[in-house]
Amino acid sequence: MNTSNDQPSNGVSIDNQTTSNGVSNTSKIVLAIVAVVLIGLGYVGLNKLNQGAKERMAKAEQEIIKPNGITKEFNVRSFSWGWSPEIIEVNAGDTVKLMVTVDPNDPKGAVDHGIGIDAFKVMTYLKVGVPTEVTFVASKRGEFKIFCSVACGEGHFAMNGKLIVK
Ligand SMILES: [Cu+2]
Repeated sequence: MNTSNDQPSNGVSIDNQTTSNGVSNTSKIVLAIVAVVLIGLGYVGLNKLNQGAKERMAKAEQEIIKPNGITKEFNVRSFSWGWSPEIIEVNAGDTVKLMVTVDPNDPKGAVDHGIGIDAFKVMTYLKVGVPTEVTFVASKRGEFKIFCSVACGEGHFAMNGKLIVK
């Protein structure tokens, strides 16, 4: 529409005046509103992205790690009241193979124990002198308690070892 020759009855045209660069005031207002809306949407979008990143980080912490094809074997001696070695360290994704034996010559008394590692659903009964294999995939990173799952005497609750998955 040609605004320059299109005067309203009162002879004043404010809303639709064309400026020297050919942009009307109405267009400027519309552009300003669009800009404000876009900035608003951008802000909301960034917030959503940020929230998504936080959620992904939280997920990564409890991420289930797939087997890496490497098996780490340990001979573990179980005794009243502890484990040797007391700390077992593996990498995330390792298949962990523990050959656990209750020491038949335990000076504090050779009694049956059990090995428990909750995070990896390990709960295996250990008979005195019988090598018992416990195998699992270290699919979570962190430090996990190795405990005795069989009431075995006064030191039972202190019978703790540690599994470190890096
Ligand atoms: Cu025990």
